Amino acid sequence: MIADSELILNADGSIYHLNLLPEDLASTIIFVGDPDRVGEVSKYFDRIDVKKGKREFITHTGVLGHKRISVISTGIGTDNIDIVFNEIDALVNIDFETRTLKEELTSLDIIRIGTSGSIQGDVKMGVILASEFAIGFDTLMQYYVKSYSAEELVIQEAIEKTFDTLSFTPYVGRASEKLLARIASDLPRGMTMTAPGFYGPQGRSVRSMNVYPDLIQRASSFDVGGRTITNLEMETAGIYALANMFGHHALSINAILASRVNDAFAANPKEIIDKAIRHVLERL
Ligand code: R1P
Repeated sequence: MIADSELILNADGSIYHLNLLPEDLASTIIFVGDPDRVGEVSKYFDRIDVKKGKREFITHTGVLGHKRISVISTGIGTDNIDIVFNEIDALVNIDFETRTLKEELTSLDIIRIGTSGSIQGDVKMGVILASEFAIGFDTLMQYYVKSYSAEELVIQEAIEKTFDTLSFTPYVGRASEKLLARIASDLPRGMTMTAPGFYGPQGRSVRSMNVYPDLIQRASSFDVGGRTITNLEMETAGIYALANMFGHHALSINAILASRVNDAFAANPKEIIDKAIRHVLERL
């Protein structure tokens, strides 16, 4: 039996941060970072049955065609991904009455629709890019057991060589093959760098003194067997690594709004994000 302090439920039986009951969640879930983006996705649903939230974690669950879909805002960063992932997994795989693991486990389909910056000249602003791999420059996976495929190990070793001045070890995650085929067969694919902050951890300095000022330069010149690091954001590697650990399927779709190569930001971010949303919803 899972203790009250391990699995915290609110007075109405909902899970602590997400404020959701098990029946509120669909098995196909879209993650967005920005809480305001939840409505930008659910406005395309035929019907919205659930609107709940707490803090930055807003959820709308509804139906599009024959498919039941939940869209959840995760806020910023893999520290929030830790909360959202553990809580959605508990919602489907733990019996809240008996506080025990269900005999039959559910595998969720999770698609992130996020915004991101390019670090390669050939990944232009306005592009919708699927993350085939993601490299986590955060410490989330130092707290969990992580298994590596042979393919991930090759990338992991190359990353450790390129980023040999870091005082911590980045980790590698991979997208679900099933979701790549269903949603990203007609999209460019890339390797995404997931950073634990927006400024220093992404090599920016407005007025800060950075320990790793050459982070982006090292990232953009990284190459393993012809694969390069294409873009930067703050959640994908955590999503991939935790999906793998829990046995869920995950894919991250990036609306490229900025270019760190050309020092530019898109004039029409809303249109680019809407293009990414429609792309995913049309293929679910
Ligand atoms: C930073 O501004 C935020 O934007 C990106 C980053 O990953 C980070 O969460 O994604 P979202 O637009 O999905 O939040």
